[in-house]
Amino acid sequence: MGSNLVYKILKKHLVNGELKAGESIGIKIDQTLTQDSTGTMAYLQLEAMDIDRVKTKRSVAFVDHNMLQQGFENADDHKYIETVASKHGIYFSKPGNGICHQVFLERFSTPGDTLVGSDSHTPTAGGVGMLAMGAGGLDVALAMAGKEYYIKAPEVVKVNLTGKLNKMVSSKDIILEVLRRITVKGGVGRVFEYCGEGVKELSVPQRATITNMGAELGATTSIFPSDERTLEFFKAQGRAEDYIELKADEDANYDLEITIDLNELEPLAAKPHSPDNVEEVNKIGKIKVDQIAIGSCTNSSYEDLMKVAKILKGKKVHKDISLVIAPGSRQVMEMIARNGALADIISSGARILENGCGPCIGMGQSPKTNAVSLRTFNRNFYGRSGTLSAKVYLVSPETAAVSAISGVLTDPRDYEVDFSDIHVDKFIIDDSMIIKPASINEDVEIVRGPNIKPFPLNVPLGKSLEGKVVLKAEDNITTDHIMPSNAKLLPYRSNIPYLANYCFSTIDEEFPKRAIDNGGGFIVGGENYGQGSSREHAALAPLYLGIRAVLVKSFARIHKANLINSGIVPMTFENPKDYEKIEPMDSLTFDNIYEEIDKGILTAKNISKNYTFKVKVELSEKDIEIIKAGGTLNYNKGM
Ligand code: MIC
Ligand code: SF4
Repeated sequence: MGSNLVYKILKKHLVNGELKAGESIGIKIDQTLTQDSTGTMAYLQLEAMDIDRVKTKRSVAFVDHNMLQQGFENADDHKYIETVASKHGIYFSKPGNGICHQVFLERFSTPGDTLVGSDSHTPTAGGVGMLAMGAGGLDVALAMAGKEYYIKAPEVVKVNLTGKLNKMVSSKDIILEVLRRITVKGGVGRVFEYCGEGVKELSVPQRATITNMGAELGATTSIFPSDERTLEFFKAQGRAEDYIELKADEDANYDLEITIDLNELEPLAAKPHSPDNVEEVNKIGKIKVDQIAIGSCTNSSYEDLMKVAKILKGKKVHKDISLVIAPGSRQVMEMIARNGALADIISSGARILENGCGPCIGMGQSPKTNAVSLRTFNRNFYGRSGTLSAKVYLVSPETAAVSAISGVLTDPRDYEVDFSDIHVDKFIIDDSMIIKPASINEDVEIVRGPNIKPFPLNVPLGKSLEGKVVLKAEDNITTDHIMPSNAKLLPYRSNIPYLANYCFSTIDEEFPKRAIDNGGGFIVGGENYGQGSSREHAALAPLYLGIRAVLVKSFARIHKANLINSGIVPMTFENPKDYEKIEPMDSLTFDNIYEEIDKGILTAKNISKNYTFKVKVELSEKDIEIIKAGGTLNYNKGM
């Protein structure tokens, strides 16, 4: 039986372990990326590893998240990243050059290579056939230091695309359909490989919308073959030499197969507050809209913005709507500026933002109280927009643009717009905002602002663990719940003591104080705990507050890895019904954890309610060593 594309790439990069779904494997990483809000921490960790130059083929540091410079903090962090990158042989993409995933796709993506990035949407580069995965900053730092990256060898899901998209239906609708079927937790431990005749219909930016938002499935990554459409993209980017053809064998094996008939697909929207809460735009109906935001790493390509410009041309944004648009990169912005599309957008009444994440991460443009906000983004988690009462719907650029004119959620098929002349053979190429690293002999001074505080370190695991359940949470807790991000908090991503005061603040403001008053303790949660962002701050802030273990029904992949790196024990209920029995502030003990952890099953005692129950600790041998040492940094020191 032949091989699928995912296992072909894995096989080429395998350093450790057996290539069998579910087994822990270590793979060689060719390239890395960081962005600023997770990057400062990653580079502090890289510095702690004491290596002179990165060992990867190429590493790139982007600044795209913390772009509001209301105080010195963000600007200081930008300078730190620029200098630490230069010293260690890392390219630096300046603020204003664009969103990491969009710029990486345009200028660095390479079919067949492996990539880890300190951002959960790193799989965007899967749009050109790269095996690209999101990770915590520490794992990215380790990859830069030349260490292999550990994942569970995935199950591979074949997503068979048949037919052809109807007019005004887009690749955003494809991934929303996948989310509707698979859900935000259905992708854990899996990679989604796109195949079938429908693939040929999709350009690289359209494919990248799908691989980008595959992150919302909880998937390890998503990937497309590298074919003539990929070559067309690389030629237009002046990088034809980076192209290689890549595809699955004819008789490739898959663990699961789903088929999406593109002919049948309708414009879709993800309703509040989850990317898998998907319904047809038509069925949701013409609800009144207050704000529309177009951009983010999901939908901010040249093609996306040209479609938006064509829809808006000669029209005016509805009087009750605030339309904001953030192009994904300087390349996109310059192209639409030069061909006049930007003028059409401006003339319609849209507000233009700089090239960056912007409203997607709550960096401004929080909607008004109780607002309905349509966004072309990838996440509509509760509170993420910065307005707790807002209702965010995720839609395609086409749906967003037509709704901006009508003032209500509108099926874009109601409008007839011709997109046939959008294609370009050549993008504008200007890499002057990508700064090459210093040469080995140059002396670079690393500039550190006062905002950068040391990261917390755990202590080795003792014989037993005891403490109180200082928080009991529901299913699908996101890292935006655990460690919220917004314009006020993002400047403190290198200051865990400060950030920790806001841990879980969207759902329980008393949590930090309660954790400290009780000397730390345990967090209990439901299914898919820690979905969303790769931010390791969602592990480091609880660590700082004394949390020693998190006990849930199931974990999201990257967050579980971040907990392990922090030395916090990730536990799951053997019997999910035991979740119901535990109440907040119950006292739990794990009497023999140091020995039992090797067997993967622990005996827990609920002292307050006087019963015992079993919990599972699903860890590789290496993970167990890491937990025993009190986290990855302590583990590495001991080696
Ligand atoms: C996000 O989209 O949630 C972020 C902000 O890009 C995060 C990274 C972060 O928290 O800094 C992600 O997706 O990993
Ligand atoms: Fe930036 Fe939003 Fe993409 Fe995260 S999801 S990288 S915040 S644009």
